[in-house]
Amino acid sequence: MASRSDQRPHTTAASPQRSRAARQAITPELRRWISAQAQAGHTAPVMLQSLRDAGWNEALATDVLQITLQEHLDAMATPKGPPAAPRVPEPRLHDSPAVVDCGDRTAQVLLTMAQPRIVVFGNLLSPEECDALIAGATPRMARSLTVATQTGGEEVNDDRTSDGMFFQRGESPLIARIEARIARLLHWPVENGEGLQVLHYRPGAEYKPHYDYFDPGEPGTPTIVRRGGQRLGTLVMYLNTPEKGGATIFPEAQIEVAPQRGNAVFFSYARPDPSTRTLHGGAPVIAGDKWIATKWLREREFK
Ligand code: PD2
Ligand code: ZN
Repeated sequence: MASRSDQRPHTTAASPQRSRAARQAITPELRRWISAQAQAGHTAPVMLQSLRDAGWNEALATDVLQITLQEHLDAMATPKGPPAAPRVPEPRLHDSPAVVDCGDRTAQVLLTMAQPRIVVFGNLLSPEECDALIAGATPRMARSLTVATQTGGEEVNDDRTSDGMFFQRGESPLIARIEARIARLLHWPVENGEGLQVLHYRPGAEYKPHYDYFDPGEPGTPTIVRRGGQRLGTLVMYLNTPEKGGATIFPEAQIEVAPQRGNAVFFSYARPDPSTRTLHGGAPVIAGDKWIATKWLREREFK
């Protein structure tokens, strides 16, 4: 191993200059030697003594060991093999694209937030698709129900003063096309999605803040999650642009997503827990109507 007695001694924590000097001193040969010593079970003080015996000054040797051993530990901790499958639906946005390909359409990326995970998309649905969803849903609308957490059934809930209906998954070419687009956008199988729900809010109607996952503490949850597991993500698509009000609100993140026809807001929650900060609601509509279509994504196939 090369001797390094030309460096001035230091004993304090590494300054940027000292770290730079240490990095310059780390040759591939030295890195291999330190890794081999670590793998053979030699401790840092033993390695430090070997370096001092070889003529290194103590401060430089200490910095070199610190940097190289940390790199060695990081390399050991990096999982080998193919990347693990994502645990929640997630668009591919690692290189901050302006738009994302969803197969038959390109959506704009208008806003992203890491925690809570929220992404707002533009132009996910065409105006014609929005109108066709409203037209298909209108004759089937009834006062919205929410899941009854005590029993696992459904009930009318004063916190949700909208009308709604569910399309069956794949029930028409339009629904199948939109579902395939969502699956491609969020990298989540079509089969893990609930049927698309359409909601209609009139002036004054709202959906008070809530979480979309099923509370593990509620007695009805085991029954609900038997079908497809937990919800992991929500995509709310706006089918029209209300005149005033009706934003999708995230009180903890202090974000309001303005409903604009064809746009959508996505959010995910890896755990059924408030720490996901995905509390959200539909603010009261002040003027005009509000129409949305919601897709909830489950852990497993939703039969
Ligand atoms: O209408 C909305 O913006 C809204 C708000 C909160 C929809 C949902 N939740 C939902 O469909 O879960
Ligand atoms: Zn919701």
